[in-house]
Order: sequence, then structure tokens, then C-alpha cells
Amino acid sequence: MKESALQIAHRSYAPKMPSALRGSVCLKEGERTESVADQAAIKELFPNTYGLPVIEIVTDDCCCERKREQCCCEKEREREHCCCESEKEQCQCENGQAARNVGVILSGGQAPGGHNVISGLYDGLKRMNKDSKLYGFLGGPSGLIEGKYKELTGEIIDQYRNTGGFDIIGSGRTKLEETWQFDKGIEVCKQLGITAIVIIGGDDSNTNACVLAEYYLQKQCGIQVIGCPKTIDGDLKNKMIETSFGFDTACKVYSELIGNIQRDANSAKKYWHFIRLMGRSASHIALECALQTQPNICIVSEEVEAKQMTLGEIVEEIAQVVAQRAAKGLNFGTVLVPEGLIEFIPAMRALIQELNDLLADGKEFDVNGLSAGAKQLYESLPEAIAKQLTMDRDPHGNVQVSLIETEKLLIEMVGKRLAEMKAAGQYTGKFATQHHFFGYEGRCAVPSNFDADYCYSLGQTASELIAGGKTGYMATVRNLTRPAEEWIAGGVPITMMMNMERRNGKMKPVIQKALVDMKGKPYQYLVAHREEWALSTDTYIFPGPIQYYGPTEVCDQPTCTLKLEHA
Ligand code: FBP
Repeated sequence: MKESALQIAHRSYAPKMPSALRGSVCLKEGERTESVADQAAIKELFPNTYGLPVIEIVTDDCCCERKREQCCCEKEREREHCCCESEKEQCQCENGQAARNVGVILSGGQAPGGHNVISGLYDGLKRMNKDSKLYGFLGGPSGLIEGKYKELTGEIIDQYRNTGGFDIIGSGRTKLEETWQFDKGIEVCKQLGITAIVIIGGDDSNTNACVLAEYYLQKQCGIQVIGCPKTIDGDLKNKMIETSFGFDTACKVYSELIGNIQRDANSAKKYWHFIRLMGRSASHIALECALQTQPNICIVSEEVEAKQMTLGEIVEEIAQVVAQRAAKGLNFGTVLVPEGLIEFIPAMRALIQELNDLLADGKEFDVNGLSAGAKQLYESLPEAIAKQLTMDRDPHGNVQVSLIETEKLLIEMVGKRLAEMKAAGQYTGKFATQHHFFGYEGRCAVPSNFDADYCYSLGQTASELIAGGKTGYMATVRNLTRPAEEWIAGGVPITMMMNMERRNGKMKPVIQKALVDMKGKPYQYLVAHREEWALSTDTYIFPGPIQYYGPTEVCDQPTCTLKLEHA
């Protein structure tokens, strides 16, 4: 296969890591934890994995009593001291780890850096014992239950270091939630001698990882389960998880494209560009791209919901900005539209819910099955959009928002509103438009240095949690706005992030999804600046492409969201 120059050069990029992960390590346990809400219910559902302590991975000076007690080699246990440098080098603690067979699964949508999680995991396992093996389950969680796998050898891993995509083993959206699936998993793991599984996924996949960990503990089958926080959407974050991997790269790719469009708009001065950005539910991607590029308008779904806005009100706000710019002779601009918007407009959400019920279990769609209000709204939508709303749901029962062309809907409605305003003498400009949807352009991009480093560290962290016998944990790396050497690696019990939510009509334990925080600094920054951005021509920012080689202030910066949140 022919490779690009960057691909060849980048293979030898050595990801930066927290210094604590470099040598011999010790797992330092914190206080016992509680779930974010619904403690009694979560505790009852997860009797074995509830309340576990948070873990921090620290450098082991190799001389503490505990380490010597845990040390697996006899010779080492007999030692009085092994704390001097030369002793540390000879120390058998790491090399004395038993060989392990571990399975890894990529779950859900692609996110840049997944290959580095796997290479970090592989290197971590091999460093502990060169006879350890890593098996990749093919095509996502279904690979585990169908017994479809491949052994990931050093040769394979080397081809994928620092590359984008999930193609090393593929991904999928099969839900792991039924007992028969868990039992099938045990069977397959036993055949391969696998004693730990790493699930790289978003909130739903990590919830399922926890359910699996709990089940395997109950069954005492000797299989640990560790999760890793993935999703470009950026909505898997909380007190312990600063960001999910892939968000950084995806936002940088989209911001480059938005910046390029803004330069074009500012040059030709003839188009309004409506740009829809991926992010199934939360608006983190749209918000981050707005912070990076300063567009004229950025819609935030969470704000729409908080203000209970109607579609008509959103359209009115856009039309007013278009008219104000036109009055200044500026018949061009940029509008960022979050992919999930449609579900945050109260009336649309109600319609979608009715449609979900109507379409459940593959039923034929009949518009007369809708309530009077929902039917009226459905029939008022442009035909194409109405059709898109009735398309197949994903395996989690969600409407596939990436298939709904909200940007076109807004263009059509804003156009109509401007025509009315023109007739009433309130607008004299021109409204020529272009529409864009950025999603797939960024999901498999070559990971930014931030994501390459973060992901490799997550993989190494997962290997340490496995070696420490942990299960029901998510690998974490924190302190991410500091240089990588100062990052803090560890593990957080997945139950700590859970609450009870209604899903498909039933209360279920799930990891709380992080929507844009209206009181948070990133959103507040947008609010403080958006009026200025709406009417100006010289506030656009043009970030340019991701840089991999060069000064650290160009190549290693985290997202604006992360910087503002941790300022
Ligand atoms: P995950 O939540 O699985 O990470 O997926 C994120 C995402 O990229 C969303 O932004 C988007 O709505 C969805 O996947 C699209 O998925 P698909 O390509 O499977 O339709």
C-alpha cells in the first residue's frame, strides 16, 4: 500500500506521556466513591463494582512495604531494599508480571487516536511481559460475541501507530447488554485465554463495560473489564474525565475548514454559509469550533432548550442578523448549526418521540398515528426533512441526526422569512447561500499531537489498571492543559459517573451525558462575544491545518474548551 509522506514520518513519532507512566508504577487508591446520583439504585445494581476508590498511577520508588508484599518474584520479596537506582533497574516487579492475554474492542463512531490507545495498551502489556498477547475483536462489540478476532502483533501495531481511523480492527454499534451476550463473551475469552477486555467507547459503551464487569465479577470468571473515554462529540466528560479523545482533532479539522470558508466568504462577499457540525446530542463541537473561528452566528442546542425556543424563533434570530449585516452592505456570513439541534427544540423533540414509538420494531409509518399537534408540525416541514425524520433508528433507538439536513431546513425557512421582511420593507439585501455538513471529514483524521499523546497514555494506563487487577474502571488521564509529563494517569470507577435515566420506557443505569454547561466558561465566552462577531468582518479567525511538527504553541495546544474550563 502506498503511504503518504506524513504517514511514513509520523510512524516514528514518540507520543509524550505522563512521567509517572514511564517507569515502575504503583496504583494509589483514594477514598471510596459514590455515584453522581441515585446512589441506592446504582449500588443495588452494581454490588461488586459500586463504591470502588479512584486510582492514581504514581511512580513506584520500589522500596515501599506494600510493593514488596505484592511483588510476584520470590527473590524480590526477600530483599530488604530495592530503592537505589541500580536496584530499580534490575527490579523484577515489572518484568515479573505474569503474561496476560487481553482483548480490545472499538465501539461506536470513529474518533482520531483510537489506534494509539491500542498501541499504548500493546506496549504496556509487552513491557510487563513480552509473552502477553493482545487480541482485537473485529467490527466492534459483535466481534466478542461472534468470536471474530485477530491477534495484534508488533508488526500490525507498528503500521497503525499515530494514524487516524479504527480500521486496525473496525468498529460497530452492537449493544452489549444481554446476559447471553456476556456468557458468549466468557466462552470466547476462555478459548483465547483472555483475562481482561478493554472497551474503547462513548457513554453508552462504557456503561455496558461496567455492566459486563459487574456480571463477570458475579460469575467469578476471572475477566476484568476496563473502559476508555472515546467520542468526537465531547460529551463524555465530568469531574474525573476532562475530555474524551478525538474531540480535539475533530474540532481542529472542522475549524480549519470553517476558517477557510470564512476567508472565502470575506473575499467573495456573496454567500451565507450554513455549516452543520457533528455531535449527536450536545453542542460541544459547534461551540469549540466557534471559539476557534469566531463565526457570525453559532447556535447552541442547550440554549435553545433552556429558552424553550421554537424553530420560528431560531429562524427569526438568524434573519435579524442577516438583515443587520445587509444594512451594512455585508451580504455574507457564517452560521454554525449543531447536528443535534432538532432534538432540542421542544416541539420537534415531542414529534421525534412520537415518531420513535410509531416506528419501533420496524413498523410501517402512518402519519395518522401522530397526535394532532405533532401531525401539524410534521406536515409543516419541508418534505425532505419530514422524510429524514422517519428514517431507520440506530441500535440504541436514537433518530440518526447526522442524516437530518437541519442546515438546509434553516436556509429554506430563513429565506422565506427574509422574503417577508423584504415585502414589508425591513430588508433590502441578497441572501445567496451555501450549505455544508462536517462530520466524517474529521472522525478519522490523523490525530493531533494532543490526541496522539492522550490516547497513547490512555492505552498505557489501561494496561496498568489491568496489571493491578482492576475491573469496572475507566482509564483516565487528567491535568491535560499542562505539559504531558505532568498529566495524571489513573482510573475512575465507572459506577461513580452513573445515574438512572429513562431509556426506551425503562429506568436504566447510565453514565451521565455532559451537555454544554450554560454556566461554564466556554459558553459564557461565546455569549460575551457573539454580538460583536455577528456584525463584524474582522473578527474571523483562520486556524489553518493541524500541525504535527514545529513549536509546541502551534502543535501541542489543547482545545479552547479545555483551556477555558481549566483556566
Ligand atoms: P459516538 O457517540 O459513537 O462516538 O459517535 C459520534 C458520532 O460521530 C456522532 O457525532 C454522529 O451523530 C454519529 O456518530 C454518526 O454515526 P454513524 O456514522 O454511525 O451514523
